Amino acid sequence: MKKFSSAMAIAVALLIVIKTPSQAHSHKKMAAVGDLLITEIWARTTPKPAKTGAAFFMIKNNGKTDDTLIGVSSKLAKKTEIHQSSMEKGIMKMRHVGKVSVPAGEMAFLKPGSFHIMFMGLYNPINKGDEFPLTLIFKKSGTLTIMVKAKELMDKGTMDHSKMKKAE
Ligand SMILES: [Cu+2]
Repeated sequence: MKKFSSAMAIAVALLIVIKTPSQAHSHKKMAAVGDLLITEIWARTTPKPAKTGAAFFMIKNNGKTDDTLIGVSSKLAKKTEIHQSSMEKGIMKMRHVGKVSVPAGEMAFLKPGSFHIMFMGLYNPINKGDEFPLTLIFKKSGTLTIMVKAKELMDKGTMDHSKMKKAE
């Protein structure tokens, strides 16, 4: 009984955290394929002249086999790529890595300052509230199209790597 009630307490606490008004359509914020669960899906809004945009999410591998995100596609831009940002001598740099590994039983985080999906040559700016499909290709689990919703980055700076790390 004690175990049950503490589990309930956690469940209730999670509901309180998750159920904010802006996330009423929370069912769209999650997607699954095979043993993979995709959550925390979002894209950053872009200023009008911007030609690049970025999308982020988490991948949880509930299976017993490693998997890898090996491809992405969208109709948003000329090119959609898998990138990784990292801090090098105090400067945020990013490179095209083309894949993100999701080891068995682990999570992969695509987030500002780390792995992200990059839209190169945007046809239109990404505005707050915009929703668009993004197709993910996994080595083992296959193809999955997720819906990405655009929101503004919270006021912690994108380039502030130290703060990002602390938040984890
Ligand atoms: Cu990038």
